[in-house]
Amino acid sequence: MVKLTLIQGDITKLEVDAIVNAANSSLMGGGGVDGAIHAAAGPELLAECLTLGGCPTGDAKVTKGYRLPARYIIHTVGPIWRGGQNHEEQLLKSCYENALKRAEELQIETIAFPNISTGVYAFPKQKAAEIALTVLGKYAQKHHTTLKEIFLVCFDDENYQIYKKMMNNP
Ligand code: AR6
Repeated sequence: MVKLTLIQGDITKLEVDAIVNAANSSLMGGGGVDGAIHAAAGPELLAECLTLGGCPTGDAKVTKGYRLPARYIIHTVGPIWRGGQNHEEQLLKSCYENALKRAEELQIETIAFPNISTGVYAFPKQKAAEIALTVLGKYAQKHHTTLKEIFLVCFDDENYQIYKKMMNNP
């Protein structure tokens, strides 16, 4: 069993094997959690990102963590919310699934996820939390994985309250 742990705070500070970045398809950095990760990891991160050729929405690509305590960064690109009729839910689900695939390939034990798409990309927070917890909850019951613990990292209070409620009353 994989343990699911909710925390509130800054994902760049976590001592885990990998943190997930909510990037954009250029992988060239931006604001929000992406900006915080690039600032904390240092300029070598952008240099590696530039070699990756971008990343399609819903997919996930790996870099090193550079100056972060985390060894790897799994960059995924969440969907921009455009009303819900443009495959937004499926694409967000794919972000979590593909990030987990990358984690399996890396054979790591601990990973931390931010609340992908719920900032600048304006995905409704409640719906995004339901998708995240469904994918991660199902995954946590799988036995064939090296992962031992998945951290759900909420930065803003609103997300933290949503996750707290959902994880206490599944
Ligand atoms: N640690 C953890 N979570 C954070 C942090 C942090 N340091 N900072 C913000 N969050 P956003 P998106 C939370 O906007 O909606 C960027 O410019 C924040 O509270 O970072 O997927 C990219 O380059 C929110 O819940 O990502 C893209 O262009 C969550 O992270 C675009 O934004 C996601 O908010 C992606 O938009």
